[in-house]
Amino acid sequence: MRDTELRRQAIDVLRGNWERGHTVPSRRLYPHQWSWDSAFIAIGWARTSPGRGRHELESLLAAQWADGRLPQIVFNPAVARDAYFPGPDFWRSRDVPGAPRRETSGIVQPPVHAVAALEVHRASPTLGRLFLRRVYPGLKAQNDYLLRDRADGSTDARGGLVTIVHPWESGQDNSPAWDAELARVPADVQVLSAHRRRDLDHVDATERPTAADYARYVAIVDNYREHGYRDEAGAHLFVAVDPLFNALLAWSEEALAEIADIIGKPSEPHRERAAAIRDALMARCYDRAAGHFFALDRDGERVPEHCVGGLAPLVLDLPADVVDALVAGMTGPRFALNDRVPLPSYDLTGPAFDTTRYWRGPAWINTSWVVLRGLERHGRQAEAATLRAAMLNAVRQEGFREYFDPRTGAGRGVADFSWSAALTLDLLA
Ligand code: 9WN
Repeated sequence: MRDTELRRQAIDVLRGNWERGHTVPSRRLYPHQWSWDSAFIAIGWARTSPGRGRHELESLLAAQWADGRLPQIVFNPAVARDAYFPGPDFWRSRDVPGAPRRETSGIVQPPVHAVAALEVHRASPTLGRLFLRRVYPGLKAQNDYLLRDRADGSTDARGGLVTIVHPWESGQDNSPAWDAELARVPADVQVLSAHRRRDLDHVDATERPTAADYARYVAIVDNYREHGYRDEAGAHLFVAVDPLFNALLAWSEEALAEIADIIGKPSEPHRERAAAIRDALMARCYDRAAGHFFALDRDGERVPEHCVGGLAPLVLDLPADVVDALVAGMTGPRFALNDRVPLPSYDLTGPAFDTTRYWRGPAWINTSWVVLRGLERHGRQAEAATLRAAMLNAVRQEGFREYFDPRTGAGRGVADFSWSAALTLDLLA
C-alpha cells in the first residue's frame, strides 16, 4: 500500500472517532475521552487538521481538577453510563469538591500533553501562539500537581520522581513491572460480580487483564475514592515509580520551557525541573549492569523487569554510554528491534512474557513512537529507520490495531484505534 493511501486511511479512522471536540480511542471499547490518548491523537491531528488538535487538548484541559490533576478519563454524558466499566457511577467524581462539572475518573495518566501542545503549535504557528497562551497554565498546573502531591518521598530537595497510585495511571495497565506491588493489594474476585466488565464484550479475554487484576484495580480505586481522592499518607493501596511516566514528565517540562519562551513566561524553572527528574531517573531507576531503566516499588527498590517504558528515558539528554546501553538492549534478544514488528511492551525472554495479553508482551504504536523520538534525539538514525519501518509495516499489514503480536505482527485488541492512526500520520509527515 502506498503512503498516500495509508495516510488517507489513518485520517478516516481519526475522523470516524471524532466526537464533537475530542476523539475517542475506540468507538466500541473506549467510548469516552482518555488523557494520554488525547495527547497522541492531537499529534496526529496536527498533521492534518491542527484545529482539531487544539480542540482535543483544550477539551481535556476543560475537565482539569482544581488541584491540577488531569483525569485519565473524561466521560461523555451522551454515552450510556454503563457503556464502559468502570464508568462515572463507579468513580463518582461529582461527589468530590474540586472536581469539574463534567464527570471524570479520579486518577491520571502519563503527562505527555505539553509535548503534544508544542507539536500542534508548530503545525500552525500563527494561531498556535494564542493556543499556547490558553493551554500553558493548565499544562503547568498538571505537572505542579504531580511534582507536589505525587512526589516520591525519597528524592532530594531539588525534587525528582513522581509516583503512580494505580496501574491504570501508567497507561501500561498489566505490565509485569506492577505484579509484585499489585499482589500486595487484598483481592476479592467476588467484588467483580457486582460489576460487568464491558471490555470482554469487545476483545477476547486472553488479550486483556485477568479477573484477579481487575479485582485489585477496583479495590485500589474503592480505597482512593473513600479518601476523597486525596493523596495523603497511607491513602494508597498501590504505589510505584514508572520510568515511562517520569521520562514523559521530564520531556513535557522541556516542552513547557519552549512554550514559556514562545509566550514570554519564565522558562528556566521548567528546564531545572526537567534536569532534576532526568538526574533522579539516572540515580534511582537506571541499572548500569542491566543497561536499562527499571520501575521502583513503594520501598524504592528496583523491579528488575525489562519493560519498553525502561527505554523511554531516551527522549531526554542522557550520557552517551547510557544511550549505547539502551540501544544495545533494544537490538538484543529482549526487544529484538527489527523492521517488521514494533518494540514489544515486555522482554521477549522474560518470565512473564505473553504474546497476546495486553502490556505483557504485545507491541504498541505509542510506546514505540516515544522510543523512536528518543533514537532521533540521539542521532541513532539507523535504529530509528528500522523502528519506523516496523511501525509502518505493522499498520500496513494489519490496520490500525490497538496492539500487535510481538513475534508475528498479527493485530490484537480493537481495530481503528485512534493513537495507532494518529502516530502513523506523524510518521508519514
Ligand atoms: C484503562 C485507552 C486506554 C489507554 C491505556 C490502555 C487502556 C484502559 C482499559 O486503554 O486502558 O485506562 O480499559 O484497559 O492500557 O494505555 O490509555 O486507549
